[in-house]
Amino acid sequence: MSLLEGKLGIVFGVANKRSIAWAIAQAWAAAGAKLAFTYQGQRLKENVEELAGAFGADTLILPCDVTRDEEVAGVFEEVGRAFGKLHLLLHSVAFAPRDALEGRFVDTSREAFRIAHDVSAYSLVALARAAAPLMTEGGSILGMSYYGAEKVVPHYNVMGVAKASLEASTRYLAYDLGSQRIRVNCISAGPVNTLAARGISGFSEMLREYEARSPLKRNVVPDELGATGTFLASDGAAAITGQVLYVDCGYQIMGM
Ligand code: 0WE
Repeated sequence: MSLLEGKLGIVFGVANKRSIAWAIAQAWAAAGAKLAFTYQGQRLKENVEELAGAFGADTLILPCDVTRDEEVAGVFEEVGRAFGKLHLLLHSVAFAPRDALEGRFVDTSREAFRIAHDVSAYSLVALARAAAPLMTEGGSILGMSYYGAEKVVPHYNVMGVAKASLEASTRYLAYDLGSQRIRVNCISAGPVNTLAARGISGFSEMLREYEARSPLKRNVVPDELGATGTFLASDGAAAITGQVLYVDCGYQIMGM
């Protein structure tokens, strides 16, 4: 029995084969969902076409800079035309200017703060609002967060504040959309070696820290994010909304 048979979904945030969005998309597709994809910028177009093309030549692949209202509107117009309705949405999008992730949080510029929140948090609100009218049979909206939203992770800086906003937005969206049977949750993932993590100084030490301190004594693997993402999208999670689920090998429970 396929958990997501007949479900129609859209995935934001695939950059390459290592993307968390790609791991969750593959799991959703393996569970029977039909998916559309968006990409950000000409640079990632080919990557996404090559990956998503594996689901068939007719796979809907659309450009979307989530900070542009007209592009967001265009995506959901196209999805409405192609699918007629929608059940699943994955938001796996984040960005803060590089220098904001290097120095001290206290030095975050107004512009870096604005960009981080616009791309990484407000975009969930914009996508949820645009998706809701298509989710006529109910739906599941899923975002990606990180522990730096609730505790200080050195250098995560303004991204931690933006993820806190994403998590709070998840709760307010869950409240607003609950009466339409649309659930909104996020996965707080342990560190994963993706394009977004590449070049972050101290990232390999962070992976070692999770191995040493997490109850499971290892790091999370992308397939496990796919499995949890499939659960949250499925009717097995029909009574779960507004939650942050830790998929971090237990790291978050530790006090010392
Ligand atoms: O959410 C993230 C990373 C998101 C991210 C990554 C970059 C790198 C390139 C957002 N913006 C940018 N901007 C860039 O220019 N993670 C959970 C991964 C991550 O990033 C960190 C981490 C971890 C973990 C940054 C500092 C410290 C820890």
